[in-house]
Formats: sequence, structure tokens, C-alpha cells
Amino acid sequence: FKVVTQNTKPFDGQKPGTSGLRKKVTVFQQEHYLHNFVQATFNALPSDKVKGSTIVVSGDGRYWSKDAVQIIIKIAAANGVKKVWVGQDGLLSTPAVSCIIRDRVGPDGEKAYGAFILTASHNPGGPHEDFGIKYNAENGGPALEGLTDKIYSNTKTISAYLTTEGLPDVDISSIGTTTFEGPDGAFEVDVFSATEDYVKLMKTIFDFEAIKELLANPKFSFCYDALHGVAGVYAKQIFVEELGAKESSLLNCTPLEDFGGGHPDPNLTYAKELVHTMGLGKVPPANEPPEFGAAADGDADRNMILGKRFFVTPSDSVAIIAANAVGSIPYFSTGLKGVARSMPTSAALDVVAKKLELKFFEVPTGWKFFGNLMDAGLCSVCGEESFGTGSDHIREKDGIWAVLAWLSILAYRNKDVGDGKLVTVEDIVTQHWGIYGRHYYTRYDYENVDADAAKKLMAYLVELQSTLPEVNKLIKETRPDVEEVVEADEFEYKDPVDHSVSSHQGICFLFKDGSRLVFRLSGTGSVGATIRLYIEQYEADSSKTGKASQDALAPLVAIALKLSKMEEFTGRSEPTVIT
Ligand code: VG1
Ligand code: CO
Repeated sequence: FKVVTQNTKPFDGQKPGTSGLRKKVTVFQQEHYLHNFVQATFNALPSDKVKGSTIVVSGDGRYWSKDAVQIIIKIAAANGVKKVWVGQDGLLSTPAVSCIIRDRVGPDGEKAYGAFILTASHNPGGPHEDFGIKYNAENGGPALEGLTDKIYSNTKTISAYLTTEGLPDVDISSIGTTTFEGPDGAFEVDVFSATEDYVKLMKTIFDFEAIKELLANPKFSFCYDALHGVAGVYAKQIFVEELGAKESSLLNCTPLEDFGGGHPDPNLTYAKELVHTMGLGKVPPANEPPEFGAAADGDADRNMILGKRFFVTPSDSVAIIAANAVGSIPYFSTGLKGVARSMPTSAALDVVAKKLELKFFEVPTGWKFFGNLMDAGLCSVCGEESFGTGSDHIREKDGIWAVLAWLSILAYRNKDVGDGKLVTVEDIVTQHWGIYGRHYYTRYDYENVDADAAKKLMAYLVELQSTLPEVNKLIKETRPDVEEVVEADEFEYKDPVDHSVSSHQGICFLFKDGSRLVFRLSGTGSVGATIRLYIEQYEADSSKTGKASQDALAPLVAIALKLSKMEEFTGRSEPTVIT
């Protein structure tokens, strides 16, 4: 094949958000649109590193992924990449990509330099829904802000990209290597099993025998919903083939380009089938719910953990994993290096860190901020309230890992149960609250709000947080029963490792009793703006940890809506989604 230069013009708005560039499929389908972004990425990387490198290209299998893989292969070849690694059918979960960058060694001893992950994660897919792309770096983690800023600035000035002439589309449906002759010699596309490297890694972390025993215990029952995302591929291999779960315990585990028309977001609103099966729906299920249920998002980095008729909030989940890791999970047998959470995630993890005397970090929203801490050996377990949990085994959150972590904890707690009663998910969580107290938690999302209105609301809050007396006056007028705000700020993060600063990361109001309200704008939407409101209240008294969270949080919700003038700015009297 030959390398050719194609002239192009910049597109507006190719700024990577919290986790890559996400737009409607129709936007990506414009001529040169994806090409520009990929070339802008190559231009942002050192050219001596790109030349002769190996790059991974794959994703969650959403609509238009297969076209995108072929486009990127050609641009990569033209930019001097020597090998492109592709998961079979173009499928690789986000955590599997991270694992492959870090662990996979090719037949010539090569390692991947980076990856283009084709996913819009939990956003719906299909011809009229979302597509997305993000670049992950050599440590296996999402590109840091320095790099994404450079990519964005390149997209604003790009005038040409490199592609090939005479390089045919590559068959990505079957495993094997295809070699082409280019101007710099051989160029290879290597298609391999989507699961092999990832499964191998999981086996080094967890005690598969112990989990197998738990799954075989007649008192235990299990259910997993991949919401038709890429997690299904891994669920079949790990839960069924390796761990002996019944095939029938898998729901929606065949990846579909449009996720079956659903919203591949594992929460109580969108994982309807699982929620019903677990006895948490409006209508009781026909059969007794399983003891354990879990779901993943489109690219399998998120997880929702459920017990029988019981929901585990993600903020609790990471705290409980951290508190139980040593002992239950062989990977952590020598202890945790430290723990971290994103700013809006509840302080349940803080309490564990304090009690166990672990290093603790609070970072902005988005997984990229955990990577530096992990690379520096400062953090072992971390999580976000948005159903993201993970560890330093890779540099992405990891949905299947979180399920295996919970199964490990359950297996460990039930090791000697004999004829006794099974220790359930609910038991583990309520025991945790008994020891550490409970953080009541909820998140209100106002999706697709007019972008200008959202900006005005945030600007208003930036103003308001600087005048505490005004804030406390409003609180007294609204709910005199609520404690006063003692601190308010606009969150800014200074990375303790590279000292880079990330500003404007959300407005936080801290109340005297430790309760918090956080407001921020989403960086993953594709139309309009999404305002997220995070509400949390700490209850240390173990006799008061059994309330329904919407009841416990009602006074704080009222205050949040009042302080932000939510309805006045957005015209919305209700959020789009409550998690
Ligand atoms: C959301 C979540 C954030 C998460 C990000 C990517 O971002 O809040 O916690 O890291 O999605 O997750 P935002 O900016 O919309 O709030 V994924 O699974 O969509 O890659
Ligand atoms: Co995701």
C-alpha cells in the first residue's frame, strides 16, 4: 500500500470530555470527522514513539465500531504504526484494553504503546445514538489532561491527515495475523481472543477455586446482566466456563450494536430486567430472587452490585471492598497501599481509610486521576459513585473485577458456614454500617438541559459558595432542622505526583455534621448539558442506619434545590434520573 495525504478542515467541538470524545453516530459519520480526531491524536504523540509501534484498536461493539476500526487501521499504518492489535470482532472491554496494554507481549516481543477504545460507555448505541473514542496511554490508563488538551488543540488547526491507498479492509472476525507490505516494510494486523489476557490476569488476582465453591453452594444463587454490552463476552468465559455458573444465570450477555435498544447503564433505572429479577422492581418477580446480582455498562468498566432485594450504593461498595480486601482477595494479601475516591463519591471510603490507617486521596471525577497515584504506588483500591470500582491491577475501572471482588468477600465470609445460614450481601453491608456508620447517598441527574442555563446555574453557585452567611440564611429559611454549612468551595485538584492542577471540578457544600452537597456538569453527554447533584448524609449512630435513603435525604434535597434555584434556571421540577 501507499501513504497518501488527505486534505481536511477542522470540526468544532472535538474536545475529549471526562472519558473521550462522544457524539451522535451521525456526527462521527461525517466525512473526515473520525479521521481528524485520530490524526490529531497521533500528532499529539511523540513521532519517534508512534513510528514502529504497536497500537490496540477495539471497543464495546456499538454501532459503527467496525467501520471505525477499518478507518483507524489505515490511518495508523500511514502514520508509521507497525502493528495494530484488534480483539476478535473488534470487541474488547475497556478494562481488557488496559490489561492488554500493560501485560500482553506479542510474538516479536512487542508491547502496545497505546490504544484507541471505541466506546461511548453507558450511553445508548445505534444509528441515532452515541459513538465515542478515547485514547489510552502506555500505562494502560486514559490519556491525561496534558495530552487531551493537545489533541483538542490539534483538532482546531488540522489541515490534513495521512491514510493509505491499496490497503484493503481487514477481516477482524477470525483470529490470526494479516501482513501487508507498506513503504516502511511489513505492517501487521493481529486479531486475537478478546478474553484470553484478561482472564489470565483475573486468575492471578482472585482465588477462583474459592469462588467456584461459593457458586456451587446450593444456598447461593447468582445472576449477571451485561445489558447487551461487551461484558457478556467476559461473563460467559469467566462466570460460566471458569467458575461453573449456570448459563441461565446470564442475562443479555450477547453483545448487540444497539444494546437491544436499551441504555447500557447499570443502575436501578436502566438495568430493569436484573432489578426485577432481584426483587427490587415495582412488581415482585415470579421466582425467589437470587442471592447475588450484578450488571455492567456497555464497555464493562462499570458495575452495579445487588443482593436479594437489596441495592449496594457504589460509594459503599468501594468502601466495603477496601475494608475486606485483605484476607478475601489474594492480590491484596500484603495489604493496601492506599485508597482513593472521586470528589462526589461519598465519604464511606474515608471512614475505612481512617480506621485502617490507609493513605487516602480525593480526586476529580474521571478515572484518569487515579492512574498517577497507582503508578506511584500510592493507591490499591479506588472508586466512583457512578458505579465505577477498581484497583491497581489495571488503570481503568473494572466491572467484572468488582463482581469477582464481591464474590471473593462472600466466599471468604461463608467459608465455614457449614449447615448454618448463608452470609448475604445485605448482611455484609449492614455489618459494615454497624462498624463504620452509614453514608446515605443519592445522585440527581438533570439531562439534556439547555447548555446556557446549566452554565448560568453553575456560575450562580460559584458566586453563592463564596458567601457562607447567605448560604446559611437560605438554609434556615428552607429547613431549620438542617445543620449549617461550614465550608464551601469550587473543587480544585493538585496531583500529588506530577503537580498538575485541575480546576473547576464542581461546587461542594460541607455541612457541620459531615453531610455534603456537590454540583457539577457532566463531561460525557453528547447533547445539551447534564447537571449532576450529589447528596450525602453521614449517620454514625448504628441504630439509625436502617432508613430508606430518599427519606433520610429529603431535607438535604430540598436545600440543594433551593440553593441552586434548580427549577428557576433549568425549568425542571424533577431530575431525569435518580441513582
Ligand atoms: C461520568 C461519571 C464519572 C465517570 C465517567 C466515565 O462522567 O460521572 O464518574 O468516570 O462518566 O465513565 P460525567 O463527566 O458524565 O459525570 V464511563 O463508564 O461512561 O467511561
Ligand atoms: Co463505561
